[in-house]
Amino acid sequence: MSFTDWRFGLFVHFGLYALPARHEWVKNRERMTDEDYQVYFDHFDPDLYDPVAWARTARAAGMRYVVLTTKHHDGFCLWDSAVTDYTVANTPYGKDLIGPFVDACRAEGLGVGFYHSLIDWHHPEFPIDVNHPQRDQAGTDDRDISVYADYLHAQVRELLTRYGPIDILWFDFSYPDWKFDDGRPGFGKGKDDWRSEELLAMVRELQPGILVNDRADVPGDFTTPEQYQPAGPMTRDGKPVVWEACQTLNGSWGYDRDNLDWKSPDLLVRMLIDSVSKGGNLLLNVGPTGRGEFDSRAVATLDQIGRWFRQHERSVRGAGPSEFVPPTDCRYTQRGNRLYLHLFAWPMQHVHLPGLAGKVRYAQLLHDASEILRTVEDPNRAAQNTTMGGQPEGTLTLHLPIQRP
Ligand code: FUL
Repeated sequence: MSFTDWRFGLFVHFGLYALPARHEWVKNRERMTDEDYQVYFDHFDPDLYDPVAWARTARAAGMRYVVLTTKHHDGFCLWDSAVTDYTVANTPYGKDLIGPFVDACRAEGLGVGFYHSLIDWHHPEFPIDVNHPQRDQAGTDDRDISVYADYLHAQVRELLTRYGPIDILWFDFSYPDWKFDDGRPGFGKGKDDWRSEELLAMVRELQPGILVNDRADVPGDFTTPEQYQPAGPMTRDGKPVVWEACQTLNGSWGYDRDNLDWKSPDLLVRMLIDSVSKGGNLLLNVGPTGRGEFDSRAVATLDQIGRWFRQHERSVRGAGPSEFVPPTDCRYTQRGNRLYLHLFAWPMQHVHLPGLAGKVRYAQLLHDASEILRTVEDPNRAAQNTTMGGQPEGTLTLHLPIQRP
């Protein structure tokens, strides 16, 4: 099964920011210095880290791959990198987090992805730019990005040589044109800073089968709309592209204890369906706590999604868009010659499907296989038909239970 058949994956943002528990950009938002942030490094000890539990939770929710932050913008490495001391190995926890994660995913039959931040607010040669916690001093430093780029390349090489073949490399992110609010140049970073062409060539050489996203400011294998659902199938230069929407459970990627703005399981299932109906995947994020486990709100949400999944999996896994145009508040997904109609608003008894008359041999509700009765509009009567609202020729009408099942 390939990436576009998987359709549903888990994103995990885990790092030092789980301890302050107020968004993964906390260092930046609160303009902390390295010294301020050090307290989280000194207390990082996720004693309840159990990647097997993570993988099982993902699998039970219907997910088929997991993407984990190997390093986020704060520069903290979840593996024992040879080119920096700023790693998990030197925290109280003292052990590699990545290897056990890869093993657990493989054991559960899940695809493995590494998120890796191109940005690094800890590295001494990463220039202070518009996006940096110390941005008030932007452009005043004489830091050498090429030294940082060497470091970035070395770390990506480590990740791709230490853990066997992985499925996805998820870079994050480039912002070459960013400016300060008042229009001053922001010294944004892009492909020349990361030496992206060279970086990608190395990645392809080390792991020819890997899929890489396009956030390194050069085209990759897939594109990653963040926190929004695209209006339709995505394209680049007029050609369809593989895409994966990524969404948070509550607006924060890292664990955010006091955030109460949780998306409902119902909304998240709609986002998944919406993605598949437009040819994309959904990568849904959990930010584990500082002790390394998924908090109860995340687990409850994933559990609900898993219940939906058990009965509806075949309408999304291995499915994709349909040539038919759905009615308002509905989505179609299609898998071979099976067409799945997803009703986002439950209609009163009838739903009218233009263009489907004569094309459907049998219709049933997916969750219980109960038959759905159908009628085809008679074009001669359509104009005066007040009961059905006068549907155009070729419309198939489904007769649904009054109550949403
Ligand atoms: C963004 C990052 O800045 C966020 O922290 C998060 O990792 C998201 C997936 O990508 O660009």
